Amino acid sequence: MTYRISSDFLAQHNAREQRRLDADYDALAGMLQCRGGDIEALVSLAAGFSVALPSWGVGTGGTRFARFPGKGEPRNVFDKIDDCGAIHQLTRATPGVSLHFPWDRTTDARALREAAQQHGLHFDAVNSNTFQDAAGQEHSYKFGSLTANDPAVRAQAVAHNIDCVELGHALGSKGLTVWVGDGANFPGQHNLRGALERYLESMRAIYAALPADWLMYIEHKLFEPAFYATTIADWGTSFACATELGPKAKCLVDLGHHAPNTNIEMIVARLAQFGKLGGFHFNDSKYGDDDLDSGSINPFQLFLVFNELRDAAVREGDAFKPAYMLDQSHNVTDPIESLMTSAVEVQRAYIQAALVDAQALSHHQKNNDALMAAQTLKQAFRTDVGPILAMARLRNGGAIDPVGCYRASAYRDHKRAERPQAAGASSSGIV
Ligand code: PSV
Ligand code: MN
Ligand code: MN
Repeated sequence: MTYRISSDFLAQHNAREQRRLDADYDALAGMLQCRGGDIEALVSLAAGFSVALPSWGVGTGGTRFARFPGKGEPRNVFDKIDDCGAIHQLTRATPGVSLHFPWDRTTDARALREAAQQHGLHFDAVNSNTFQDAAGQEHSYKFGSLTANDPAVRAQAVAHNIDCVELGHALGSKGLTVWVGDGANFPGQHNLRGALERYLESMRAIYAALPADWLMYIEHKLFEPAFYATTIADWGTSFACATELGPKAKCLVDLGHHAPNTNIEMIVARLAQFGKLGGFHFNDSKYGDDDLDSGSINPFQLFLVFNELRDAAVREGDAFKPAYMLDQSHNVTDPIESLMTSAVEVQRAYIQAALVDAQALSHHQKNNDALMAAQTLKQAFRTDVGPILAMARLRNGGAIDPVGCYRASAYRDHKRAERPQAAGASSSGIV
């Protein structure tokens, strides 16, 4: 039996935090009441929020220069599930886990499903990997995968994606996320149109293999590993491909996959307007695909994204259900702490956006009162909704202070003893 934070320990930790939370909560309740708000409704909203965890995020990431592994990191997919379970236990906001194949491949899907169930977890969208060569694979992806010139390479990449769908199906997933790094490093290296034609041909074959209730998420990314022309570089290309493929294909917005200063909230509004917003990979960045913790650099942008989602939810109704997931790389922090903090930051933006006085905003917009429109957003953004999030966690059986509780439990020290690192092993499972 591997170590788990006990419910007694969690309850004791919460008991020590309760008085402070109650005081903060009462103060905020009073403040919101003066504005005509209802704190209990916001707590219910927060309690119903969830964002999926990337299985690869619980190991220490790395850059192309180095990776500095931490002690007690997960060694395989079962360890990753344990760590995701601990994150969900304390935050109560992360019941979904997104697997990545072949990194998370197991021959025992039933055991994996059971392991997840024991933690109250389910499997979110699965991710394929054709941006590196797996051990023993016949053809290399050095010159592309779904877009490769060589039909045998494309067939192998298509087969891998279909394999991911089958693995995911056995685990109860309902979606496939396809991110390909295919592209060119030199002008002239690719026939730009030809590469996209080959991509579409490959994606049609994968699309045909999707179960009826599945979605396919197309993830665009500006650059890297291709540095001159990435095949699926932007939301326009993603939108065109999703439209070509059909209703099960949607666009996935990874916040880090845009040029600095791109107006991502406007991309969100556009995709929602045309019914193609599939979901998100949340993270934050300063320069490029930095994969920093959500809300750590630009929390206002995250809020503005959720403000568009709030607007879209009102317009589209219950049918509007974009998938929320974190996609981060943790290099200098304990990944569990980063993922807990990030889940809370995304939830925070969701609740801040719910605080926006939509009527006032619309009024100011109609009157061309730019200053008051901006102030209406700022008032919601500036409100510290922390006590709402903490109360939602507490009522859902989680921790008032997830990081404090996690540290006090010495979870990582226990894992250090349980998980002796094999020489040369990597957290992601990359061979
Ligand atoms: C590479 O940029 C990347 O970070 C993409 O965001 C994918 O979603 C992720 O790797 C996992 O394949
Ligand atoms: Mn991503
Ligand atoms: Mn990325």
